[in-house]
This record gives sequence, C-alpha cells and structure tokens, in this order.
Amino acid sequence: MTGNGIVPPSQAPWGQAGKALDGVRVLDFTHVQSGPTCTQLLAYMGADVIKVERPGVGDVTRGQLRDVPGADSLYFTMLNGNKRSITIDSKNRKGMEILERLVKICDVLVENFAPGALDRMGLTWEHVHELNPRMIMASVKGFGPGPYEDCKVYENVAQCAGGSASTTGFLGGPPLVTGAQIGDSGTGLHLALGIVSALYQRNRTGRGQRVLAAMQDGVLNLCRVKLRDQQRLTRGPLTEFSQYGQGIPFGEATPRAGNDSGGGQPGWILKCKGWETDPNAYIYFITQAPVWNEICDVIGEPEWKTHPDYATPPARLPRLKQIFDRIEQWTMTKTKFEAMDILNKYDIPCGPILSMKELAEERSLRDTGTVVEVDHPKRGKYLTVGNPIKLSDSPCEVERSPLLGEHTEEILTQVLGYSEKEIAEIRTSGAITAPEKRTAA
Ligand code: CAO
Repeated sequence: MTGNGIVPPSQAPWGQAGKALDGVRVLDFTHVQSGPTCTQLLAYMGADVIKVERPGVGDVTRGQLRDVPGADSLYFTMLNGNKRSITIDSKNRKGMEILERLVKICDVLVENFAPGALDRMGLTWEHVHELNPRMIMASVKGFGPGPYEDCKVYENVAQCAGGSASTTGFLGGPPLVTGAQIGDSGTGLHLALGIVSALYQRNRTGRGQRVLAAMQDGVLNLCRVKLRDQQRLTRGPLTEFSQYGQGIPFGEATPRAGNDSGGGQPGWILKCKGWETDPNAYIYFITQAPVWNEICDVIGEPEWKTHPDYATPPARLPRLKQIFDRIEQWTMTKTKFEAMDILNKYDIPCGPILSMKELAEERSLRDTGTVVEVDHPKRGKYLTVGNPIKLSDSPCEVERSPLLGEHTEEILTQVLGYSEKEIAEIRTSGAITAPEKRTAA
C-alpha cells in the first residue's frame, strides 16, 4: 500500500491475484433457498463461508426432494457449493459459546430465519454488534416492516405479494407463478449486493451494519416495469399490450399480458416445426422496429414494408395478433434452431424456448462454467449452476456442497483455536452432536 492508501496494481498474472472476496469470512446461518443462494454467491466470489447447521438435522433441504437414498438432495447440493459445514446446537449453552466466538471473528452473518428466531436464540443485532462492531448482519425476511413483518414466507408467497403473479399469465386466466425463483434466489442476489456494499462502506467507517432484503421488495424490484405500466395506465391504454389491438378495455391495474414483451418492442412466443409433439418447439420473436424491413422479407410479406397498415410501429400496434399469426406461419416451417440461424443473420432479436434438458446438455454453458459437473462422495456426479457473474481476475472454481458437519472439527481447531481437550468437552456437552449420538457417547 502506498502512503495515500492506494494499493499498486498487482503484478500477478490475471486470475492469479486471489479471489474477489478473499479474506471475508461469512457466518452462514441460512437455510432453504433464499439465504443459501446469497452465501453460495459469496463463496463463489472467494469468501470463506461457514454454514452453521443443527446437529443431526442440518438444513431441511438436505432431505427434501431426495432422489438418491441416503444422499443430500440436489436441492441442497446445488445451493451450498463452496461452503464448509459446522454443526452447532444454538440452544445449547456451549453451542452458543462457540457461536459467539464465531461472531467475533467473522465479517458477515447471514440469516433467513422466520422473524424473531435469531432474537430468540439470543443473537440480537445489539448483542452481535457488541461482540463484533465490524460485523455486517444480513437478513432475508418475507416482508419489510409493516403489517406482514411477522409472517413466514416461501417463494410463491413472495411472487404473489410482490406483484409478479398478478402480472403473469394470460388475460382472463388466473394469476400465475413463474419458474424463475425470483422470490428466493432473486432476494438472495439482492442481499449479496447489500453485503458487498456494506463491506465496502466498512472500509471507510470501520463499522458493520444491518442489511435487510425483504422478498416482497425484491420481487417488486424485479417487477419494476409493471409498476411503470400501472402509472402509465392512468394516462391511457397500454398500446403495446395485445389486448389493446384486440379492443379489450383495460381495468384499474396492470393486467396479465401473456407473452407480450414488457418493453417498447412487441414480441410473442411462436410455434416452430415440431410443436405438435415437442412442448418446447417455440421461439420468442421480437418485431424490433429497426429490422422491420428484414422481417417482412424473411416471412415473405415484402409489401408490408410500405403498406400504411404495417410500415410504422404505431400502425402495427392495433394488429399485432394478425402480424404474429403471419410470422408464425413462417416459424412453423422451421425448427427453433433453424429459425434462430436465419433471423440472426438479419439481426432480428429472437430466442429459442430451451428446455432444461437442452440447457443441461448445452456445450457453451459448460465451457463458460455456468453449468458445472461436480463429484459428491455420497451421490456421485451432479450438475450445478456455477457463478453466473464472471470476474476476469477472480475465476470461480465450483466445489461440491459439504456433508453435514464435515468441517466441524477443522473449524473448531483451525478457525477458533480450540484445543483437543476443549473439543472433547464440547463433544460431551451435546453442542455439536445430535441427541441420539449424545446418549450413545
Ligand atoms: N440449533 C438450534 N436451533 C436451530 C438451529 C441450530 N443450529 N438452527 C435453527 N434453529 C431453530 C431456530 O432457532 C427456530 O427455533 P424457534 O422457532 O424455536 O425459535 C427453528 O429452528 C426454526 O426456524 P425457522 O422458523 O426459520 O424455520 P421454519 O422451518 O419454521 O420456517 C421459513 C422456514 C423459510 C418459512 C422461515 O425461516 C422464513 O420465513 N424465513 C424468512 C423468509 C425466507 O427466507 N423465506 C425463504 C424460504 S425458501 O428460501
């Protein structure tokens, strides 16, 4: 470091100057999906993530949706890579002593318990801050302060409460939840950004702070364009919605828009060759204005380039359904990949509807480390999603998830400095072992 506090550029080759979050130690008190998504990302970025789990039980997802008897589920393994696992009973006196020692040496505590659970354990913000004023205490909760703050929340509840469900689905149909886990994984992502920002601020202030990401807020943030439309609605109909062209009046709230594009360039999902038997033989097609002439040529309607009903975006808006029906006549003569090849030659924005099978097999996703195969001692090889965020000087090596309590002794000795004798005492206290084992000991 120079006299003005600026670190001179590393001379190490790119990718060999350590990891982005090297030196950051995370006390990971998370479970299920939202919190683990966040801490797995921090681990991918190089943080030392110590996952605290209840002895004998662990994160409930270890046993949920199990596909291999006796092995941790994919639900767990795909959300807890690159972490270490320690078992501690927080309701055991000795267990709390260990936890407090961890609090003193960690930089970040992440949790997503039901409201009040951490306080009931005794780990209130005040206590944590007193033990370690530099600690960043980050929480996922279902709702922020307000009428629902005490509620337990799962993914789909957040999708419904955050505005996603009311704006997803087809007009006239019921609200729908989406496959993307915007409530859980989306909020985990938001929390991770809050944590790294707080770490950055701590460099200046020297103190930690609380970080809260409420699932309702995270979903609403991802539904920002729908709140945009809500306000536009007060000034007139949403002309880019298909229902406008169909002459269906708008109500008081942003409606469900089927597969309409959420932006200013109309789009829709269209059938491709094979749709009768393949549920994913579809393509998303955007009639982007700058390439309208090319679209007309490709689909064999060159006169639409100058016809007053089709030549300009405003003229097309009332007849989007008819236009997409015509484009579909063309896409149905091609497979989704043939259509992609042709359309991309003309810079026409489009995207194939890819199944999970196709994504799992996609070579380029393997090559970039977005889909990674890892080996696990109990379940064998499995696929996981690697770090979707690529840092040019902090490459990510994806490691398997830990077995329950796999690193308990390692953390007690190497991180917390407990002696062999102390560990023997801890073991008999029941702080790190499940009740059955305690009786047997
Ligand atoms: N040792 C001892 N006790 C432990 C422990 C440990 N290591 N780890 C957890 N516990 C205890 C907690 O102290 C709590 O006990 P009390 O209720 O007696 O105080 C108990 O385990 C259960 O915690 P919980 O209430 O968080 O768990 P739940 O299964 O009842 O609820 C969930 C799950 C997800 C609905 C709730 O945690 C929640 O609403 N979290 C916030 C929102 C959220 O993240 N939702 C996303 C869920 S999917 O990602």
